[in-house]
Amino acid sequence: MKLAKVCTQDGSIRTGVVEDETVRLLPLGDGPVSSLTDILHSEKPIKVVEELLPKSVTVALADVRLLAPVDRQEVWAAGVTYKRSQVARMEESESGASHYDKVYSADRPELFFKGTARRMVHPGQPVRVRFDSQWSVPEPEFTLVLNPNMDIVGYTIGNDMSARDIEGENPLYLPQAKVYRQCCSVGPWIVLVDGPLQKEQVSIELTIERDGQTVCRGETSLDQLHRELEDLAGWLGRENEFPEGALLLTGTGIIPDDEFSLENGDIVTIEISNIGVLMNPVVKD
Ligand code: DO4
Ligand code: MG
Repeated sequence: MKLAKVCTQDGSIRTGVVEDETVRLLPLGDGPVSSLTDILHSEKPIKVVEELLPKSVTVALADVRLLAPVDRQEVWAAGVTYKRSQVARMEESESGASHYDKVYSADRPELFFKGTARRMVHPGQPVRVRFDSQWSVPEPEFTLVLNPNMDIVGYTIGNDMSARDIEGENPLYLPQAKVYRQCCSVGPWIVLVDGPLQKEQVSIELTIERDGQTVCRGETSLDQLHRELEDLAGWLGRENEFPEGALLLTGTGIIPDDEFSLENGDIVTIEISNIGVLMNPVVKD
């Protein structure tokens, strides 16, 4: 079941269920379930939605604007969780290579804050390359939707935009390489958890187009992730509180060749099987 946050033609923000080319707008009122977050934080999100569906109103997907599926959740990310990422970071950072090597196999993962919900870029809206970066890439990441107990209640797609030159210059610059305006997009919706996940069946694909040509393509599978999803969620919740819930990007297994850097006007498309497609153009001033 795909749960989306949308802006309708009359400008109202609604929560709906995406089915093929339609969205069934849910009648969320003043009761105990009045928002996307209330659904996500209920004991049985799918059952709650099923009870609301008979009173939903169906509109065409083409007639709404998809929004990042977050209300007040914080968005965090895990790093160096795939072999590909470990190797790339060690190559880019002379001074930090051993840190990346160690964190890949350490019990404690690398976790970093990416932004609050209001900083998230909506599907179809531009993500940014910092003007002071000459080497920036998108990072296509399978993303967990967590309730305040750190239970995984859904999945979505995240793009962890990263300035590799700033990160590589000094590991202490990581927050500047990772957190700046328009540095992260999530969406296009949340797929609610409905039984165990077959990681080997989850493919992640990245395509970057420039002037109508594909300039970068890569793919991986979630079973290449070096850590358990529940384990990552557990580390995020350790000695921390998320009363509004959280999103956790689980790291990238696809990194463009070292010669590649995003340019103004590029189109980044991330497709994850069973979730959907997150597309964003790129801006660089
Ligand atoms: O430590 C650098 C960041 C790693 C990251 O974002 C990733 O592996 O996805
Ligand atoms: Mg990343």
